[in-house]
Formats: sequence, structure tokens, C-alpha cells
Amino acid sequence: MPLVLLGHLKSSNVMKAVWALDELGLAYERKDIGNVWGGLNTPEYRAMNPTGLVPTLLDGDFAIWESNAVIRYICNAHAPGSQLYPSDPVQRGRIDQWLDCQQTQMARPQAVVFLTLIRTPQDKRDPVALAAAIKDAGKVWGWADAELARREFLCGEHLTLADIAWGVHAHRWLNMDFDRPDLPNLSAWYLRLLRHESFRTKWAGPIG
Ligand SMILES: N[C@@H](CCC(=O)N[C@@H](CS)C(=O)NCC(=O)O)C(=O)O
Repeated sequence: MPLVLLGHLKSSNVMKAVWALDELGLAYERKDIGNVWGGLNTPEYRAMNPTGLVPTLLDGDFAIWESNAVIRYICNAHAPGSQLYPSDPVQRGRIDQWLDCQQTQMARPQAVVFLTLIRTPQDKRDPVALAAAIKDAGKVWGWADAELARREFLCGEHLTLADIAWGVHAHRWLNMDFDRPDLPNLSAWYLRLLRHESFRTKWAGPIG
């Protein structure tokens, strides 16, 4: 039975799963759910994912949600030992650290910047909240930039789950229209990510 990914492609969190599945060459189906497609408030969906958010991944009878848990599961269950999520404790520790940092430190200010600049009409924006979020997110992107001064990808010389979780947001951060700090290592890494077909063709287009 193929894996089934529930969630629309406007979602950065869905995109992480799509990119991981494509990168590993795994067979899957994706169904548009959420955003204009709806379907998140049905009892059936809530039984699989009580948060009412996307993505949810179905593997037979098993349903898993939280995007970084989803991409870890994909690797653990369907591509053990792959370069995306190696089993070596040190390498895995580094990847987990960046995955958790993405959710706990980057996601919130990044969402404020994105939702303000892309989803909120100019006259309804809160410039104070936007400036604070740009400052907070800029600090976090600075941590990634410092790491990328030392290595090609966030956790070494190969693409890993950490790059996927940060990369989908880097596309937005580097292409939205605002004054951002100059982070040359981050920009060079983003260009390396664009060599990956799934990212380039499915995600790295207009931001919306
Ligand atoms: N922490 C969750 C956040 C999930 C989340 O916020 N998903 C958003 C899209 S990025 C969502 O479902 N929004 C409602 C919608 O798109 O209809 C994860 O990483 O999976």
C-alpha cells in the first residue's frame, strides 16, 4: 500500500514531507487537504490528526502528524541508514538539533514575517510586530549562516532532513520583499538546495 500524504503544497510543512519522499524516490500519493481545499474539521480527519493541521502521513493503518516527526518517520520506516537521516548518533544528534530548532526558534517569527508580508493587506499590517519578527527570525537565520560558513549543508557535506526543514523556509526568507540582514553563507547554501529537483520544481516558485 503506498504512503499517502494529506496536505496542500502551499504549506511549508507539507513541502518538507514531499521533498523527503521525492529525495528518497519513494512511491506516494498526495491529497490536497486544508487551505482552500478544506477537510480539516471532519471527525475523520481529527481522528487521524487532532491538531486539525497539515501534514498527516498515512502508512497503512498508521497516521502520523507534526512535519518533522513525519520526515523522521519516512526515513526510519522506509529508508533506514539513508544520508538524509543517518543512524550515527553524532550525525543524528546534529540533525535532530536543527530540526527541533526549526520548530522551537525559527517557526514562530518566520510565520509572522510570512503571514504579514504575503497574507495581510498593507493597510492591515502591524509594523511593530513585523519589525520584531524580522529581528528575531534574522537572529535565528544568523545561527544557520554561521554553521554554513563551516560546511556545505547544515550538518555536513550532504543534504539531510535538517536542510529540508530549513530550506523550505529559506526560500521564503530570501525571496520576500523586505530589508534582511546580509547572510552570504545562507544565500550560497540556498543556491545549492536549488540543485535538488523536488525543491526547485515543486517549491521554489512564487511565494503565496
Ligand atoms: N507544527 C506543525 C504545524 C502545522 C501547521 O501549522 N500547518 C499549517 C500549514 S503550514 C496548517 O495546517 N494550516 C491550516 C491550513 O493550511 O489550512 C507541523 O510542523 O506539522
